[in-house]
Amino acid sequence: MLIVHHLNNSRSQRILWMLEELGLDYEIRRYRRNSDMSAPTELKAIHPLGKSPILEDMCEEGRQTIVVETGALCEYLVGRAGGRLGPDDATDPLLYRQFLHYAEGSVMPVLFALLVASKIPILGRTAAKRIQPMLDTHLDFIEEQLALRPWFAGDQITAADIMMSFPLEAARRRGREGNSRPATTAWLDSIHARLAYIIALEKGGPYAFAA
Ligand SMILES: N[C@@H](CCC(=O)N[C@@H](CS)C(=O)NCC(=O)O)C(=O)O
Repeated sequence: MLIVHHLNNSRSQRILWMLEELGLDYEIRRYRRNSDMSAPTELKAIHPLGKSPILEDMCEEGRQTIVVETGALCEYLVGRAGGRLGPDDATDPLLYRQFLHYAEGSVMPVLFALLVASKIPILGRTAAKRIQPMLDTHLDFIEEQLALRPWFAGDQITAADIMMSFPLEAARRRGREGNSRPATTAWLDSIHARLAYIIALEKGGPYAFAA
């Protein structure tokens, strides 16, 4: 039995989407962010980092596995689903691995730095001016990549696309993306039209990034 410890408006929406794409049974335990956007302390009872997503896998033998880090969760689920949404004949394994890690390893830290800068009066604006070009470099690279093929790793959707959804949705929400990067916009529109994505959105509750 799979249990997703899910925080509203967060990265864990990706895991719900992935589970729907894979058609695996799962249960959602919901947590609401505090007013300062931090996670409630109850999450720390599940894992000391207290961040979402957390996946709990209760095996039939009663053994419990806890997985944290969205990318690791994706890889765990690919394994659990016999390789589905992992690299296959229609995709490049190296691109798959690269984008699976790139989302949290490179793009999210820049978006997070911009978020922090936006909370700091005056000096934050100066910091944001230095950080924004870093985000633009990533978004331009992503646009070039998506102009070459329909999905991040090739001709089929993979877990790498699921990983890339949150940073690209968050970047679009910042309002900087506009329509200036058409391949990225088309990719976002195509993931949002997927039935599994729509079902995951209904199940996950408040998520401000899908617009
Ligand atoms: N790199 C980690 C980041 C986990 C993370 O920061 N999750 C956020 C949700 S978007 C969170 O729990 N924030 C609340 C907090 O830090 O208190 C992952 O991808 O799982």
